Parts: sequence; C-alpha cells; structure tokens
Amino acid sequence: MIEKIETFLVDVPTIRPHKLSVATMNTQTLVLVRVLCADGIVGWGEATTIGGLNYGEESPESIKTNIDTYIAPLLSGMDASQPAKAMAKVRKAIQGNRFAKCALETALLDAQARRLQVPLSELLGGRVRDALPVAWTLASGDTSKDIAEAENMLDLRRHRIFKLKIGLRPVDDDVAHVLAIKRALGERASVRVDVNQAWSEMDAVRGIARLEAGGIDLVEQPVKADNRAALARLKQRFDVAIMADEALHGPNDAMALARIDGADVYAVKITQSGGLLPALEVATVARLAGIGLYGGTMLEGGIGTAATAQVCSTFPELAWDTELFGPLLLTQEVLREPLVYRDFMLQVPTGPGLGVEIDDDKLHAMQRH
Ligand code: MUC
Ligand code: MG
Repeated sequence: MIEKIETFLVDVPTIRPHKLSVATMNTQTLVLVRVLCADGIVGWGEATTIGGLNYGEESPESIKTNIDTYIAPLLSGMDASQPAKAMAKVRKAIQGNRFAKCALETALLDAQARRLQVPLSELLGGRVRDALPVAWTLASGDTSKDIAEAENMLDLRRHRIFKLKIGLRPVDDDVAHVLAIKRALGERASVRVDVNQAWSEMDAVRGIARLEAGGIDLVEQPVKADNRAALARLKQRFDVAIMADEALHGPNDAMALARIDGADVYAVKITQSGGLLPALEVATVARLAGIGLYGGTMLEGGIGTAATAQVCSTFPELAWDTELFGPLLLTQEVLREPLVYRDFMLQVPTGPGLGVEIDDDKLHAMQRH
C-alpha cells in the first residue's frame, strides 16, 4: 500500500555557469519524490527543469506544490505493487504537469522494481546494453574555455561528443564559435549544436548551411517548438541530422512529427515525455518511423539520470548516444555512491530499482527549508 508521498527541493550549485539561449544556470534545483510503502519499500523519483520557467511551463516549485496538493492525495492507500494502475489514475485526473508525473512514476517504478529485486530496466522490457555513451555540453560562453574543457574531457576519456549551446548571439558569431571548436577538435570528437529554439527559419537556413559545411554532426531544435513545419522543411533541406527536443512533449507530439517527416532524431526525455512509459512510447514511434534516438537530459541529478539510463538501456538502437551528464555538472550529490562514468560511457546501474541509494544525511543537509 502507498502510505506516504514526500517531496523535497534541493538547490545545487553548478561547477561553472551553464549558458543556454534561454537561461544562464548557476544552480540546478532538483525536485525529489519519495514514496513510502506499507511493506517498508521506499521508491525515489526526480524532476528538474532549466531556469525556473525559462525552459518549460513547470517550475520546481510548481512541480512540488502540484504533487503535494493534488497528485499525492489521489494515490494514498492504493496498491503500491501496481504502479501502472496508480499512474492511470493520475493521468486521468491531472491535466498537464508532465514533469511532476514523471517524478512520481519514477518513484513508483523504483519501489516496485526493488520489491521484485530487479533493475528497473527489467520492468521496461529488459535491458540490451549496460553502458551508454555520454555527450558533454560546452556552455561556458567562451570559445577558448570551451576548447580547453573539451581537451580535458578527451584526456580524461570522459566525453568525445560535445554539444554546444548557441542561439544567444548573432548567427555569424555563433557559427564562428562552433567552427573554431570543431577545427580545434577535428576528427577526435563529434561536435553538435543545440539552438534551443532561438533561430527564425531564415536564421536556421543560413546557420545550418555553414555548420553542415564545417563538419557539425547534428543540429538540435533550431526553431520554435510549435513550428513543426519549419523543422520538417529544414530536415528535407539539409543532410546534417536535425533533432527535435522541445517539440516533443510526449507520444502524441512524437507521432505528429513523425507523420510529417519532421526530424531525423528524437531527444527522448523522461520528464518532457511525462514519465518513463510515455518516453518508451516516444522511442517506439521513432523506431517505427525510422527516426534515430538520443537519450536527452533536463540536467537531472543522480536519480533522474539513473532513471533515464534505465530507459535508454532498453533501446535496441541508440544511434545518437546520450547526454546523461547531469550529475557531472553539479557540485554536490544526494547519492551515497555517485554514478560511474568510464571510457566515455555511463555505466547503467545494476542493483534493484534505479540502482542508486540516497544518502539521507546529505539530503537533509542540502534540502531547501
Ligand atoms: C536541452 O535543451 O537539451 C541538455 C543538455 C544541456 O546542456 O541542456 C539540456 C537541455
Ligand atoms: Mg535541447
């Protein structure tokens, strides 16, 4: 039986300012959800967003309040061993709030997988891979600092895929910044860009032509999320891979975009999809439509990152790798043991549930009061 659902806000400084077109992050706020079950099993979930309300329509505070006030009360007393039934009730009664639903579904599935003593991946169809290649985002805002950071990551054998955040500066300046980094790294790394919706279609045509010529491998969400037609036109026009990110708010968007042949790659995000099972549906639509997969992040800490890793471990094809580096951007950790990054890969935890353990003392010290 579900006895209690608790939520915590945890503010964690980043290791350096992280500059996106929509926000500059100096801290990340984790919304953590703890589900306590009558049989003593505890499940954890997490949701994060970027820059309060700069990235999406849920803020950390709204996620916490909406779970506490409206969502948790629906579940009290329900059978904890039936997470799908619990989530069906939530999805029927609650509009929107995808991030909140994701945090809750993660906690319910973590608890159930622990109860069955299997890794969470085994409740999601079963894993086909134990390690995931991980990109790093260069977003210091300074070209030479970004190059030094990339060189360091290559030396450490931590990352050899780099995503550059652009869209804040004029197109020509952004292109010059990206191509300088690509020239410095050459064939040693895959260089990709994320425009976070900042370009008009005309900007995108001009910018992407030059990025493609300069050897950039992928362009993520160049135009506004709701301008699917423009994304589709860019996909038809260019050979370089065009990835949908903010355009995907779950399986229905995945289907609508697939119908118009709107992207080469989908960024699969558990929060944006509204949960782990909807994220699997996004991935299934992509697979059936011949669209490549990428494991995306909302810069989660260890819990959300482990949850996405469990999901991605079940993908038969993961052509565009992942960006599950969230914990590495943060200065502090709520896990007892951090996730393991080795040889350019995140090792998918093998223990029961999410495969991570929360340090209650650390949580107590870090949580917002
Ligand atoms: C996004 O738009 O993809 C992912 C990596 C990163 O640096 O920002 C996020 C959000
Ligand atoms: Mg993105």
